[in-house]
Amino acid sequence: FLLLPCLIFGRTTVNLPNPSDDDELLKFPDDLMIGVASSAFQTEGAWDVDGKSPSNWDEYTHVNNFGANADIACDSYHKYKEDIKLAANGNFKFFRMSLSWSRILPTGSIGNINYNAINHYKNVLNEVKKQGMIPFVTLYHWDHPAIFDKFGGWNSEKMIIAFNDYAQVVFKHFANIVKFWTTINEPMVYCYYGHGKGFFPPGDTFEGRGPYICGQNMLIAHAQVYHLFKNKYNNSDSQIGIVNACWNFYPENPSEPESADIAFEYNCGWLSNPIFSKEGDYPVIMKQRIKENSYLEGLSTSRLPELTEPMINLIKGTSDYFGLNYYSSRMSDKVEKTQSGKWFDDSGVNMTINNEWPMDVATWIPIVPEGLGDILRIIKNKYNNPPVYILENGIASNGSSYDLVRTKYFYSHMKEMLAAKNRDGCNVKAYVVWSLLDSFEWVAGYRQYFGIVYVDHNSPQRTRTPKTSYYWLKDMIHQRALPS
Ligand code: LGS
Repeated sequence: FLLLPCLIFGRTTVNLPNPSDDDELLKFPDDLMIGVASSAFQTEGAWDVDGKSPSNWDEYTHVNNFGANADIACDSYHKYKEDIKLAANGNFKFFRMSLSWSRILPTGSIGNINYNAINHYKNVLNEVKKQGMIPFVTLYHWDHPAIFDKFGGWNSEKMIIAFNDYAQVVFKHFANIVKFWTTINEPMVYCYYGHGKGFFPPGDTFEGRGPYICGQNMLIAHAQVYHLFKNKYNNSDSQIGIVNACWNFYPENPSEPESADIAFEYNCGWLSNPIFSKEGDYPVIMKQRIKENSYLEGLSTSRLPELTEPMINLIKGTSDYFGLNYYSSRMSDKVEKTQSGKWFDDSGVNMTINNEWPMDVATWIPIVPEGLGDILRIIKNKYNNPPVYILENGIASNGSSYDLVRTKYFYSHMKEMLAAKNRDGCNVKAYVVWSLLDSFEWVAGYRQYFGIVYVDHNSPQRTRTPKTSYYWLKDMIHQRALPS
């Protein structure tokens, strides 16, 4: 009976290849694209330039965040040509970026389009293409006009309408230039931190409900925008999807492998299952446990809102690819069921760190490359082998240009990704490095640098210097194979 969950959740042991097959496994197949990513708020700066209004993050960082803000950030608003050239010279094929909602619709209203922003992004996107790369555009990487937070941000259904309006404007102006779209970046992370833990704006600490409501609103907003795109702006070769952050979990207690499966459902499955599973609903285990906990707390309905039949029909199947951001893994351990009404506590599983895993010193993220291979195999088995775009993978350092730890991180993760694709048949189509530049790292400000290009945030010019990892990746992409 212990084998059964392994078969269901894809933890089967795979035969290792003959040594002679090794080199084949290390090759980048023709259908695999390697890209590099950034996001608007983390890099652009120019926070009040050319008609942009303050975003939720501008307002938040002007009063919180230990004095760090993104008023200038990497100044990419002005230096975008240099950035795009750096990416192109690094041999990257994809350029993942996001658009600033508060630049495009400063009042949030569709009646007030800021054409400075439209022209700016036209220039940026055309430059990406001119430099021989494919733009991959995220509509929402966590920043929106600050005004929306006055009525609850993503905890309000009004946000769904606002997101539709914004998407409409973006598609109208850019759908002829951009073929690859992502609606929302990591809804789980934003909802948990913004509406549960209170670390992100709007700073809600509404842990047992807030993330769930936010998550549901984001799912509906995403799905509506998916349909809007398919109905009005689709080209035969365009693709649109969502990107979820997923960790891989390893059971602390090998005799309780289900702890890892439950943790997967709360972390990755929560906002993936409604889109990618056949039933198109939240994972069964989440529905059951949150309902049980809610009743124990004396509530008459579940804290997890229901996905009604029409909602399920709207949401199911609305992603042309599985967008995956992978950084790290956790151990999972069953705990006595809690009634604390907190998000992950509803799972009855504790996430812990394995002391044997090496740590990245800047963020304390454990480095677990095999977790990438394992999560790819789980996605393959659970969701019927969808095309997977790994849209973020990376690690933080303290800013030195000689970044051997990062270089090794990319090597080990790409190796796992290639084995999952070349050996195990996972349908991986893209691997995108996070991030091009040392940027504004949300609540960590400028204390964590994820870039393959060092940015001197003390120099007025924000001078860029490619790191060791940049040159290593450039060479790898050129060779289209990893060294053995
Ligand atoms: O810069 C962000 C990167 C950095 O690390 C990016 O904007 C996000 O899309 C993404 O979430 N990013 C990211 N995530 C990994 C952080 C792992 C932290 C683990 C904390 C465990 C409690």
